[in-house]
Amino acid sequence: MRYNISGKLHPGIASITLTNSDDEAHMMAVARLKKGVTLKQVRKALGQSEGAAAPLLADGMDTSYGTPDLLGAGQSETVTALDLPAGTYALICFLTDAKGMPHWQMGMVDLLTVAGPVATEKPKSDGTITLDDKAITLPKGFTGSGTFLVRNAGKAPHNISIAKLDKGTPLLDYYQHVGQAMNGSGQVEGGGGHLVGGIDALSPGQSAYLTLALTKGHYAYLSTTDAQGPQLPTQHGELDIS
Ligand SMILES: [Cu+2]
Repeated sequence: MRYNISGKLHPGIASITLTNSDDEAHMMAVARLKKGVTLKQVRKALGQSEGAAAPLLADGMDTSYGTPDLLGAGQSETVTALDLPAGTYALICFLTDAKGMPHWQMGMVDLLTVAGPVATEKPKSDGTITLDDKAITLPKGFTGSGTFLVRNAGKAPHNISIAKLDKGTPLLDYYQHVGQAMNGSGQVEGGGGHLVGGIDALSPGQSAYLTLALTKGHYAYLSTTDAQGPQLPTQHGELDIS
């Protein structure tokens, strides 16, 4: 129920590895703060209402930085933002425990400083994953291993979230399980699958790199940003990694 932060993040091209060493799913919402805003102020605002945090933020509420998505227990993911601004960021987990208490209230809220010279070295790309207003398109010959440029070519925000499905779990069932947990009624873990990584919402035209090392199995990918109600968004697909 806390973020253990190691390493130093420079502005510009910034690789973030999120490792979930817990036995339940966690997320890391990222919001850049106005100069001088303290962790205490962030905690207080979160306890008031969602809107109470808005005056503390340096950018808009919906600003995307290209950071790691919601992650299942025991998983690790690396996402490389392409244009991370310098500053101090709040990291917040909005998931809830079995009793409905938000993880941030249990300690999962912290500050992260991004400072120093601008980093400009791009990772070597093994292909492009395209998100748009209708679909998610994987590169030809996708093996599930490598570093991929994920580009939002659509007119609305989109993301990619990848799950490994247990044998016999229909994607729709797993999707509905996670959706219910996100709405505060139940836990993300379980439901016949595991969230293995992805990128949080990207704005139209925005890109970030996603590093994957998918092991053998059946996978589904979808844009949770486009998830509305009980039906799958059109931006989804399934594949086997052998
Ligand atoms: Cu959490």
